[in-house]
Amino acid sequence: MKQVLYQGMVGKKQKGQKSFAVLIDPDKADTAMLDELVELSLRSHVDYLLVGGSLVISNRLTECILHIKNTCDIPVILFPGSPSQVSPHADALLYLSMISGRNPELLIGQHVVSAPFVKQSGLEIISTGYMVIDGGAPTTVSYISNATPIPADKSEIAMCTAMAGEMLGMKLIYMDAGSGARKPISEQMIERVASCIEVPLLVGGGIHSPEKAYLNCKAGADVVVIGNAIEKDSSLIAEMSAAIHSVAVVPTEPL
Ligand code: 1GP
Repeated sequence: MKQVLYQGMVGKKQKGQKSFAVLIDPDKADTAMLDELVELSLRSHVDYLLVGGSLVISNRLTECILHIKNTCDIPVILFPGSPSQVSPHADALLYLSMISGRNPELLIGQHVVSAPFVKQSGLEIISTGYMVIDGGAPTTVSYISNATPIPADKSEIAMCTAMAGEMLGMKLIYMDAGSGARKPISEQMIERVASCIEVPLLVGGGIHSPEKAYLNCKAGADVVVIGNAIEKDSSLIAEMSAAIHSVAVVPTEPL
């Protein structure tokens, strides 16, 4: 199974480079908005475009991905909220198992049902330990998942969950406070989780300022994911990108 994009992520981590992923919700991004996001992302050297969400209600996913692929060469990664959000036109798919919760459907059930067509899609599949952290108020992901998020002040639970995910073979750990979270994940929790895993760490949910994006990278996030703040003000892409890419850390040993 191809792992080109994933190897690129690991390579960046080894060199101490941080990455910026812009999250695009296909329900909200019309063609004009996509064109604007793509142009700003190209200009600001955005590393990845994530497409998807916990609840996608339109059938614009494939149209949205094709439009992006026709207009830029930034890798497009599916971030699916359900098995219906799989499109062979993307470059890769985060194969999410919600390891922070105890809902068997999101741990393995939906994967079993969708495995044949996910495999047939030819997409690069990146198994991802998905950890929802309490963001101060219910978010779409916390409601839809029917699973309890990890409390924001329980870094030990987050650490043990991430370690378990890595030892189960997951290639990425994604800590998410949920889209539009009132409180983003604390640097302290990011630092503690980053210190006990070797695979790349994605962090998202409720990040609204370049300062917070910078601090998350300093704390150990390898990829910062931002959606809501950019939907509200797309000019933030340039500042977020500059903040994230300005962080230089000591390179890690090869995995
Ligand atoms: C949500 O982590 C992503 O799953 C991004 O969150 O939309 O709040 O930036 P925001």
